[in-house]
Amino acid sequence: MITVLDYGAGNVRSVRNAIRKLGYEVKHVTSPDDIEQAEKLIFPGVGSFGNAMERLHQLEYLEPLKQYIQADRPFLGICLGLQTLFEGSEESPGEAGLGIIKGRVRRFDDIALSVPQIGWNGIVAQKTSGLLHGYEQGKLYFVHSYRAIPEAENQNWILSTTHYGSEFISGVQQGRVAAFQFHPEKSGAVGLSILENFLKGNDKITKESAPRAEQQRETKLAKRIIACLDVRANDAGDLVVTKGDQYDVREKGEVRNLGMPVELAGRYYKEGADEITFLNITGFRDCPMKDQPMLEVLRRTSENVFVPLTIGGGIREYTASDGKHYSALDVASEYFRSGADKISIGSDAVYAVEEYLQTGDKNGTSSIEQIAMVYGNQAVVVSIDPRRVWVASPKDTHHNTIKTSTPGPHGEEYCWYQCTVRGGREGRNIDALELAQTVEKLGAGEILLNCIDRDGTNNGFDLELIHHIREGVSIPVIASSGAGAVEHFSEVFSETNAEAALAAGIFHRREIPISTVKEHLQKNNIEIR
Ligand code: 1PR
Repeated sequence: MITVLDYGAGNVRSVRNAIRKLGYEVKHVTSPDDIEQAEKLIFPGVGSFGNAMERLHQLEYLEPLKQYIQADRPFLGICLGLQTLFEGSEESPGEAGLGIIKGRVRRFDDIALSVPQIGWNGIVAQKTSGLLHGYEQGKLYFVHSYRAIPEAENQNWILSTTHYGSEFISGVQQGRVAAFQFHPEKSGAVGLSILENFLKGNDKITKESAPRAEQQRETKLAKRIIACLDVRANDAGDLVVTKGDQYDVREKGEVRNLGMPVELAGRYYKEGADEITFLNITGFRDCPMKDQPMLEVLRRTSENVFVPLTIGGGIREYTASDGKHYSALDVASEYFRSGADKISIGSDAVYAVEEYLQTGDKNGTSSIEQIAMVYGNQAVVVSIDPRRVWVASPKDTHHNTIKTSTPGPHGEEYCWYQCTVRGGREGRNIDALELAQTVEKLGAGEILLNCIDRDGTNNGFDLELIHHIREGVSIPVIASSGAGAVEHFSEVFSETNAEAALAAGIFHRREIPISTVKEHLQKNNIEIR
């Protein structure tokens, strides 16, 4: 029996699913006594540092947790579960941490880095521990904006380090108390084997150091390959994966059916997808709270797929036909509870930015702000659906333009990228760069950058658009739309600084397996998982 300390924020479902997959039962902490009585305790911290400490305090878990750890009983912290072991964090300066480990957690401060760090990175063992048994230089999934730094006073705790700009602490352990900055439950087979070591009690430190060559290795963040599943009900009412040509998903009047969502997601996980994204493409019409089949897709997928899951479509506030009101946060919470690690906001992000630009006031009421506040910036993706508008000169528009190497129908040498809403059906008076920069201000943690002109064409990513947006923001950018050959992936990573590339059609139609994309990237010296 494994006890999970859940204080009601974020996706603990994936931790629970991973534990169950490994053959153990899960019990959730519902009272301070449950901590006292735990045989093995896992603390998957989510949300912000201050919020986590405050919740532990309110629920009266703080003291029993400290006592449990100080008694050297089996403990595994994950992500914020590592950070809260320290004395405090720059994220919430007024809030003290558990103070088990000396030092303060700080934000990544290298301006050349995109923050949060989202993706797969390595670890360098600094001790020899049973917890890392079987781990051989694979990659693990990280998602965080703050990190603890190795210092003389916390040296005796460091189990592993990782490099992102500079070196930070990715694992700590003393005795039976351990914690990781990465998410073993989201790190595929490698992560599950580390988690299994803990569950089995295979956690002994056999040497207070690791081989020197290992200690000096540097790790690198991998470029991610994301499989995207556009999901909607077909005319027979079945939920299917579909794919449009420039957002038109019908062929001879019928919605294209490229497979069943849960099965396809399972296949992509096995083929090596670094993340899976579901977009409920009719989400702007229906209230997702009522969309039980979509929630069920997420629940079932998360039972067997141990990489991050993003879901988008219809994340906004609603008043249902029975008069009940749901905030965007309510909708997102339902998705997180069902197994999502990140949510993606499309149309509602455009409306939020339009309002913000009119008032200049960050009043905390937009869906982006509300969801980021509770679940953290890294859980909020903004999906942009832009379309090119050509102009003869930058003076012809007040929008941000680029000089393009693909002139328009009348030889125009410039273009801007118009944001759309409702699945590309309606253009708005705002450009993609202004949108991206504003959602970053409002608290989005990542941009999913589609391009209607390229979507479904197999002609390659719109490198000009991706470069334009990537250089204008400091959060990670996922390049999307148009992938049709392995070379398109190496091209997007060598010619832009995009952190990830997303594709749909080529994977669904089995034109190129994900593993072939990865082999090609590796041959081209692009870091992959
Ligand atoms: O506006 O918050 O309800 O979100 C709706 C979401 O659904 C948005 O993220 C929007 O991009 C997406 N969406 C809406 N309508 C469509 C459609 O196709 N009719 N899908 C749609 C957009 C975009 C991609 C696609 C890539 C790669 N799909 O994510 O998977 O373009 O395709 P490719 O590799 O085959 O070229 P809201």
